Amino acid sequence: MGTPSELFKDGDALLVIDVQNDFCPGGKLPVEGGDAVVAVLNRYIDAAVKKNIPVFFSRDFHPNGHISFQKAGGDWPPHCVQDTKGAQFHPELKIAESSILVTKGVRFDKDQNSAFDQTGLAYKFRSDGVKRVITGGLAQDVCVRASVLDGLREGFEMVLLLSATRPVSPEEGRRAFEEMKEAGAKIV
Ligand code: VGL
Ligand code: ZN
Repeated sequence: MGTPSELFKDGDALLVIDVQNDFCPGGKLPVEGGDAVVAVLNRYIDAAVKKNIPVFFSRDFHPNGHISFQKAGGDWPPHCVQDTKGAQFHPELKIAESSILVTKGVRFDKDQNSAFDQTGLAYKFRSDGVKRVITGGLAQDVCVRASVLDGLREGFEMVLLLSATRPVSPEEGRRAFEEMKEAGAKIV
């Protein structure tokens, strides 16, 4: 399991979670070292494309005034507002032509931290024969955590690339790590 290429096998998908400008330094909800995941993920993306492993990119994509924003009683400053630069993927992230986007956070009535939360992603994985999901991205203690736990609940093997994720809070990041491991995620 040394190189990205050796990791991938039939039945895998790569899920890159929320590597968007607002979660990187200089963004509206910056994660320390958030941009450092890009180079790591690009190696996995390249390897996946070469081996015909499907690559999914989730994005947080909120309407103005979203319920998760502090002004509306939520936890977060405004971030990843639809069609803003902050909502765009990090410019160096390699979005291959064959990539599949998963858009979440668009609901007016609730937040969706997990890429599986009412997106149909579990259905898509099942219909495409995906058994194991290799994942990384931002943020380790929020959307990565929620997606990994949901993926396990949905019956997928979940593999977290630890060098390809960073938390909003180091303390919460450690807690999320233990929780994901405890729930059955494999950590690479
Ligand atoms: C996220 C905070 C708020 C994430 C999304 O993608 O981890 N974090 N919305
Ligand atoms: Zn959000």
